[in-house]
Amino acid sequence: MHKSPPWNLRNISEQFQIFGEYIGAESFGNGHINDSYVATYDQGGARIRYLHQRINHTVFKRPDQVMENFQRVTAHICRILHEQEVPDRSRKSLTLVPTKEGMPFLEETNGNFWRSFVFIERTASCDVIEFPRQAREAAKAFGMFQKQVASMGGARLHETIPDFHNTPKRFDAFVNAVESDPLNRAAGAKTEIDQALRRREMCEILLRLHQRGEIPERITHNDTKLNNVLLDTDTQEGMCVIDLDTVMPGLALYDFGDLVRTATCHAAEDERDLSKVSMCMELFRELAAGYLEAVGDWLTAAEIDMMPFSGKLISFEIGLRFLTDHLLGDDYFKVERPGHNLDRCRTQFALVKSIEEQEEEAAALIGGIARNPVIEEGSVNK
Ligand code: ADP
Ligand code: GN1
Ligand code: MG
Repeated sequence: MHKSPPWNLRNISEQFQIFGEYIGAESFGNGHINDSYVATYDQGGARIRYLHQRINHTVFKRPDQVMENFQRVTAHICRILHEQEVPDRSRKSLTLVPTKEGMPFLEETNGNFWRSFVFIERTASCDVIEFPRQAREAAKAFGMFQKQVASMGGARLHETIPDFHNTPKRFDAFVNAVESDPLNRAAGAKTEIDQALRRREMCEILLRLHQRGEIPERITHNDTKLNNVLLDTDTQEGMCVIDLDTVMPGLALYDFGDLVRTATCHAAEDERDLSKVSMCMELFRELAAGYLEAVGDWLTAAEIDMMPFSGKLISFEIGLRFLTDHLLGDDYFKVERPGHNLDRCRTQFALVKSIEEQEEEAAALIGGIARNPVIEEGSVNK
C-alpha cells in the first residue's frame, strides 16, 4: 500500500513545466534517502507520469552542487545516446523537467528542495534479486554508465558527500559512535561491534592500492545497489541508471562492490534470518560477466584482481554505516522499526563472511572470465 504524501504534491508539481491537468500523486520506491512520488497528469487524453523527488538536504548539504553534477552527467549521456542513435533512448537516461522559472530544481521557502523527472515507463527497480539475468543486466548497465561518464570533459565533479567511500574514515566514525554511545545502544550491539573491530585492517586495502597508482581514480556512481537501475519489465534489459546524487570521483571497485552486496544475495538487505544470507556464486558469475563485458578492456590488472574483495569491503562498509546510524539514533537511513539498522548491519556482516568463504572461488572465476571474456549467459560452471 502506498502512503499518502505528507506534502502538497499538487502545488509542488504545478511549479514545474508540465502540461495538462494534475490527477494525483502517491509515494514511490524504496530508497533510503530521498522522498519520491509519482504524479499522474492528463495530457490531451493520455495519462502521463512524472517522478517528483524531495532531495534530502540533511544528507546532501549542497543540493545546488548535486544538481550541477546531475545536469552535466545526464547531458553528456544524452549526447552519447544521440550520437550513437541508440534506440529507445528517452528510457535510457534520466530527463529532468525544469521549473516554470527554468531552474533545474525548486527551492521552497520552507527550505525543501524538489526536482522532477520524466517517469520511465515499463521498467522496475528490483529490491531483491530474483533471477540471474537481472544481475548481468544491472552490472552491464552500471559498467556502461562508468564508460559513458569516463569521456566527460570539464572540471572535476563536485564531491557531493566528501569521503563517501573512505572506509577508514567510516571506521573512525563508527569507533567514535561506540565511544560516545549517546543512546546506550552499544551494549545491545556488542556482538556486531566486536565483529567490526576485528576487521579494521580490511578498510585501507583499496586506498593503499590507489595511493600506489595501481587503481586509478575514475568517475563512479558510488551507490550502485540493485534498485538504482531500472530494468525493462518485459525483457529485464538494464535500461537506465538512476540515483545520480553521488556520481563523483571514486574507484570503479566501489561500484562493482556494491553490486556484489546487493545483486548476489537472495535475501533482503534487512533479512533477519541470517541462514538465508549468502553470496550466490551463480549470481556473482553473471554479475562479473556483465560488468567485464561492459568495461573489461579498460580495467587495470589490480582492479580485476580486487573484484571479489570489493564486494566484501563494500558490504562491510555499508554494514558499519548501518551500525553507526543505529548507535547514533537512526538519523541517516530511513527506518521502519526499532532496531532496523542493526538488522541491516547483521545482514551485511553475514554477507561479508559468506563472500570471504568464497573469495578464492570467486577469484578463479574472475580470472577465467578475464582470460576468455565471451561467455554465454547462464552457462555457469558451478
Ligand atoms: P533514493 O535516493 O531515495 O534511493 P532514487 O533516485 O533511487 O531515490 O529513487 C527512488 C526510487 O524511485 C527508485 O528506486 C526507482 O524505483 C524510482 N525511480 C526513480 N527515478 C525514476 C524514473 N525516472 N522513472 C521511474 N522510476 C524512477
Ligand atoms: C542509500 O539512496 P539509496 O537508498 O539508493 C545510501 C547508500 C547505501 C544504501 C544502503 C546517499 O542508498 O550509500 O549504500 O542506502 N545513499 C546515500 O542501502 O547515503
Ligand atoms: Mg536509490
